[in-house]
Amino acid sequence: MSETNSPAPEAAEAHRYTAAMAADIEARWQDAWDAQGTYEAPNPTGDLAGDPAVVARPKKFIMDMFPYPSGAGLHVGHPLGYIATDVYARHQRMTGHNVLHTLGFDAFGLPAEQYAVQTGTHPRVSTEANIENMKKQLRRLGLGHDRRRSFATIDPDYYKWTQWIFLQIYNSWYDADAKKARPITELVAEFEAGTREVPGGRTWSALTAAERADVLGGFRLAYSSDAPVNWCPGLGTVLANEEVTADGRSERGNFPVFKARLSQWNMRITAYADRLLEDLEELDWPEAIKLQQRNWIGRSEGARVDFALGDEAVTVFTTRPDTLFGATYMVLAPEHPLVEKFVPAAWPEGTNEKWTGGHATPAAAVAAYRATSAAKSDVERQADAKEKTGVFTGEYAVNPVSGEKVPVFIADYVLMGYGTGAIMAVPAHDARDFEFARAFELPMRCVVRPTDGRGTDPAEWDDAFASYDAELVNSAGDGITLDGLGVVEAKAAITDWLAERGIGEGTVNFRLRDWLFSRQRYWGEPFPIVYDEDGVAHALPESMLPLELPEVDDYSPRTFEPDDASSKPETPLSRAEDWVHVELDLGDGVKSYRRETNTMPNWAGSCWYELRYLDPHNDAALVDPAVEQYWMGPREGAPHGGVDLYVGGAEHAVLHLLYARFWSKVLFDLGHVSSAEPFHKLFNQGMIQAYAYTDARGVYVPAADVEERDGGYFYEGRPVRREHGKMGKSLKNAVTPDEICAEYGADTLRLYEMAMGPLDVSRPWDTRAVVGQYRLLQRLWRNIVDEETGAVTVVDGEPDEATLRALHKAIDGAGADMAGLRFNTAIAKITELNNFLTKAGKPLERSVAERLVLLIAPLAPHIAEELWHRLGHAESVVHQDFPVADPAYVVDEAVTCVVQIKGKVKARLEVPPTISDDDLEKLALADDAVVAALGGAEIRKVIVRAPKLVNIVI
Ligand code: ANZ
Repeated sequence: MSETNSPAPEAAEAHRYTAAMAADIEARWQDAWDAQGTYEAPNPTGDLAGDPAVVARPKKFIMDMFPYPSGAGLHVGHPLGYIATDVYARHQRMTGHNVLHTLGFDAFGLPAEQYAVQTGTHPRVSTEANIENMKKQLRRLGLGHDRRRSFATIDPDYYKWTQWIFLQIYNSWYDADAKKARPITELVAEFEAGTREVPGGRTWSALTAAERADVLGGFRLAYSSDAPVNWCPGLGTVLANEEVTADGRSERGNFPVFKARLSQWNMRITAYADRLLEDLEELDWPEAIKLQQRNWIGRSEGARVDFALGDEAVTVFTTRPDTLFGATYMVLAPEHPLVEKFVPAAWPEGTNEKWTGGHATPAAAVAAYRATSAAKSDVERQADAKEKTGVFTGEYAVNPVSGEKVPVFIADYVLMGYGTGAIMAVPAHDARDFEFARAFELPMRCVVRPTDGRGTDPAEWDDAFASYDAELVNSAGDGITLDGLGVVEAKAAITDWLAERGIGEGTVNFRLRDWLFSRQRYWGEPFPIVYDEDGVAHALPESMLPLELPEVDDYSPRTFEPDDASSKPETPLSRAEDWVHVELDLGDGVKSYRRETNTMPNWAGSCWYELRYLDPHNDAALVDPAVEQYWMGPREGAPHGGVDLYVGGAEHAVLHLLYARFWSKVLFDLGHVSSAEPFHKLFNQGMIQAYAYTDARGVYVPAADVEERDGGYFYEGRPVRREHGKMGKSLKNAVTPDEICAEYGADTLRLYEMAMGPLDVSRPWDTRAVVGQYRLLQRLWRNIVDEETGAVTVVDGEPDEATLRALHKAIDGAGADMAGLRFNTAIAKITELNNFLTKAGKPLERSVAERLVLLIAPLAPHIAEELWHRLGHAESVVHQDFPVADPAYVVDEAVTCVVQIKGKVKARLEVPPTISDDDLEKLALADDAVVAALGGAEIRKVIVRAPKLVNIVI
C-alpha cells in the first residue's frame, strides 16, 4: 500500500476530507445508528411491532446469501453483494418503503469441525470467534442491517426450528391426487378406515407396529433407507459422488471407496419435481439459473415398456418408444435385482465369445462384472468418451412389437438410479448403444430414415442417426405400422398400442433424485429421532426441542483399515454413550431408546433462514403467520410470494436454491406459511477477481509488493508474470476491506466496489484505482465545507437554469439506476453532477447541496449523514425522501420544429423534445405566422412528426 496517499491528520488538515476524517465520521455515525436503531424494521405484530404508519408503507424484504464464518475473515470480494443490497435497501427506504435487511451466519460445516479435530478447540468456540470477527468487518462497511434480527444457524434457538421443520417433513406424506403434502396422521386414518388400500394388500389392523412403521416409511417425506452410498472406511465416512475420484478412491486421502448399503436419511424432494418445475415460471430469476434448475430436475417424457423374459417382465424406460422396432438388445444396470433371478447355468449354444468376457458361465461373468462396476462412481460410469463394457447374462427377452428374441446384457452405462435401471437398446439411433453394439457385434436396425443421405443400412454408418425430425421405416408388425409417421406421431401411436395390450404406458421420468440428508459428522444439527428396542424410529415431541449436541472429546468419525469393506460407519455422536442411550416417555410410559447419531447436512440451516429473519425471537412458532404474510406473502407480480430481492453468487444455482424451494413448499402445504416460494427475485452478482503474479519458478509472489514499470511487473527487482484469477490466500493477492477502510474509509470502498462495473459482471480489483472514488468524496466535501475553517459554504437563493438541469438529470438518472441495481452508472451520473458543480467554482445554493447529499446517501451513507447534519438537520439522512426530478429540467432543451404548408417552410417553433403529436399540432395551428400563411384556407390534413415536423395540407 506504499504508493497510495494516506495523509496524516495534521492540524492544517483538520477540515479536509482525509482518511482520518473518514474514520472519525464513520465510527461516529455507526455508533449513532446503532444507538438509535436507525435500521430497525418494524413488524406488523409481535415484539418487533412498530409505528403503524411505517408498517403501512409498501414493504421490501431484501436479502443476501448469508456467509459461512470462515477463519480467514473477509477479503474485498466478499462484501460486493452486501454493499449492493445495502445501497438498494437505502434507496428503497428513501423512496417510501418499509425495508427489512439483515444478515445472519451459516455456521455449521466442515472447516470448524476439521479445525476442532486438529486443535481440540470446540467448533462452537472457533465458529463464534469467527462470527465476531466477521461482524466487526461488516460493521466497518456501514451496512444498514437490522441487528436485532441476526442469528447463526448454530444457535440452539434457531436449530430448534430446523429440527421442528424436519419433524413436519417426517410427519407428512405427498398426496399425488391433491398435489400437496398432508399430515401422515391423515394417511393412517385412511388406512384404518379402509378408504385407501394398504400397500401389500393387508388391513391396517393386521399389521404389527414395525410393519406399520415400514409402510409409513414408504410415504413419509423424510425417510430412512439403505440405498447404496459411497462408503470410505479409510476416512470413516460416506462421501458424495463429487468427492470420489474416477478410479473409485476418495479425493481426500486417496482411500478405496465402496458402494455399500447403509441406512441413511433422505428427503422425498422428487415428490415435488413437477411443482418445482412449474413454479419456476413465475419467479424473477436469471434465465441461466432457471435453466440449470430445469436440467437438474430433468423432466423426460417417454414410456415404460415391458419386455417378456421367461415368466418375468423387464420394464424399460425410453424417451423414444417410436424406435421400438429397432430395439435389438437390452441392457440392465449391473445392480438390477432381476439379474440374479434369470442367469442360466451355461452359455446358450453358439454364444459370441466377445459377449462372455472370457468367463466359463454366465454366473461367473455377471459376478465379476458386478464387482468391478461397484467400485466406480456414477459420473465415471456415464462418461461418454469411455469405452463401453458389459457382459451377456445368457438370457434373451422378447421385443413386444417385433416378436424378436433380443439378448440381455448388463453394462455399467445403464444406471440403477435412473428410470427403471433397464433399457431397450436401439443402436441405430442412440450414440451409446451404437458404440456398444459395434464393440459387441450386436445387430442394428434402422427405423428412422436418415435425412442426411447416409442410407438405411447401419452397417455402413459411422455413428447413430439421432434426429427427431424424420419419418419412421422398417416398423410394421402385429396390428401396427409406424412407417411413414413422424417421430411425434409414432410415439403417440406406439404408446397407445402398448397401453391397449397392458404392456406399456406413457410416463414422465425425472433426473432429480431424493436428497441424501444424513452425514457422519459432529458439527451439524442432531436429528430429533430415537429408535426403540425393535429399531423402529420415533419422532421426539416438540417439547423436547431443541435437541442439543452432546459434548464429545473426539470430533472425528472412526476410521477403519482402508480396504475393510465390511466395516460400518461409526459417527462421532455414537461415542457419546450417555447421550445416545436415553430413557424417555413418548406417551406410552418410560422406555429405553437409542438416539439417531448422524447429523443433518450443512444445507439444512439455509433452507428456511429467510423466515426466521422475520420473527427471530419467537419461541412459540417458527414465524408469526401475520408477520410472514406481511413480508413474504403472495402479491401482485409475485403469485407465490417470496423475498423481494435475493442477491448471491451463481454457484448456488441448484443445491441451496432447490432445497430451500422444496422446504418452502412443504411448509406452505402444511399451512405454516403463505408463501410457496422463498425468493421471488434473484440476482447473481459477479466475482471480484484479482491479478496474481508468479515468478520464474511459477510460484505466487505477494501481489501487494509487485511494482509496475516500463510496461512490465517486478517483485524484488525480478520480473514476474501477471495473471488473472480469484482473490485469496493461496494466490497471495487477497486485499481485505479493513486495509482499504484504513487507507480511505468505508465510503470510498463502497463507491469503488459499486463503480467497478455492472453488478452481475466479474471485474478485476485494482487497489490503485480506489483513489478515484476517494477524490470524488473529497470534491463533494469541498463543495459544501470550507477546508480552511470547516464552515458550511452554502448560500440561499435560486440556482441558475444550467445548474437545475444538471441536478435534475442526475436525480432522474441515478434514482432509476439505483432502483434497477445499476450502481455503476448511478455513480457516473452523480460524479458528472459533482464535477459540474466543482467547475462552476462558486458556493452551492442550499437546495442544490441538500439534494446532492441525498442523492449520494445510499452509496456513501457516512459522509452523507455528516454533511446532512452540518447542513443543519437534526434527523438522520437515512429516512429522508430521495429527491424527485422535475421533468421540465430533465428533458434536453428545446428542439426546433418546422411547420410546412404545401411543402414550404412557414414557421419554426421551439418545442420540448417530449411534446406529443396532439400538443404540437395545436401549437403549430395557433402560431401567428402559420395563421397568417393559411389565410383562412380549409385544412384537409395535418401530418405531425413530433417533435420536428408539422406538415399542413390545404
Ligand atoms: C431407447 C432409445 C432410443 C433411447 C433412442 C434414446 C434414443 P433422458 O432423455 O436423459 O431421460 N436410459 C433410460 N434409462 C437409463 C438408465 N437407467 N441409464 C442409462 N440410460 C438410460 O434419457 C432417456 C434415455 O436414456 C432412454 O431412451 C434410454 O435410451 C436411456 F434412439 O431408449 B432411450
